[in-house]
Amino acid sequence: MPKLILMDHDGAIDDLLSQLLVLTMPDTELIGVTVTPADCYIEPALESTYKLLQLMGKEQVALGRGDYYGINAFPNEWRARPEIINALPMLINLPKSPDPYLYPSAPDLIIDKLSSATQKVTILMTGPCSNLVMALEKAPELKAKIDEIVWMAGAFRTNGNVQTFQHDGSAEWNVFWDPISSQKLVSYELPLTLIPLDVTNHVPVTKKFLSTLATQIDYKLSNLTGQLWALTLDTIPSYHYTYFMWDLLATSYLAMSEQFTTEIVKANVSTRPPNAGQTYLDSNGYELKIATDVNVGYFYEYILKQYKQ
Ligand code: AGV
Ligand code: CA
Repeated sequence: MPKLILMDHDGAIDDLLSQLLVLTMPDTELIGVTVTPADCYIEPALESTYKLLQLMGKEQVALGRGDYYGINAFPNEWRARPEIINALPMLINLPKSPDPYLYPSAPDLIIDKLSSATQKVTILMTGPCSNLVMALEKAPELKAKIDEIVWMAGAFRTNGNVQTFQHDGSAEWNVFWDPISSQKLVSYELPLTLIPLDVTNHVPVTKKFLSTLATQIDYKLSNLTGQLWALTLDTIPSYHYTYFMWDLLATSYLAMSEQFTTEIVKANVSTRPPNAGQTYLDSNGYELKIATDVNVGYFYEYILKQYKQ
């Protein structure tokens, strides 16, 4: 039986690359994709999501539209990137999605897919967790249908990546966007594995990686992903703006969990300034698993291999 995956992403470049990566995994069935309007604008992000499904012959996978907007918005220039993606040569002529307002709302799709699944489902989240929390508040009995939640989120023994007013820099963006839902999710004590900045800091997007990827450009996926990665290099080369393979690393956990070092900890999430969205270790907090290290060489090799399609 294949592993069933429900994915919620928020339309950034590495989210879309992660969706592609899931579709390359053997023995894995993507049963639905929901999009959160966090690091994206929802209409172009749904279009990218649908086009990437088509590219992989998977346009029948159900899509859900996130209608909830978090507490702390992402910078607009980050949110606008999917427009560029939809115009890339391999995507521009693919049919657009049907009217995005015909899609079910994201929490409804999550509820529908979890209730109809005949086995437990793995939930992969590469953006904020609001859609899942809304679904579980509406249908708490569905917690029993979750095998594991893998979430790119948090920063524990390292700085966060939020640089803004009323903030001390300790939070990671996916948690900061909706600290209240994040705190709720952690408090459920479900089988939750976080892939935080502590481990994603080890996997920057490097020119060396892009250069190796370019040597396999005859593969359709290497060609497209090479173009997508190149779009991430428009960042200021200081720590806070370097682009990392944040979501790809979380996604690869589904296929190579044995290459990660993990730790069971007790933790909680702050919901107020100056550290809203900070994930912190707390002996009175809730139990969850965090990844602290990864075999970096193996990870880059794995990605390069999967894109040979
Ligand atoms: O904090 C990492 C999360 C990941 O899910 N996102 C990007 C990834 O999709 C937010 C983010 C942090 N820094 C960024 C981000 C940047 N420089 N550009 C775009 N998004
Ligand atoms: Ca993301």
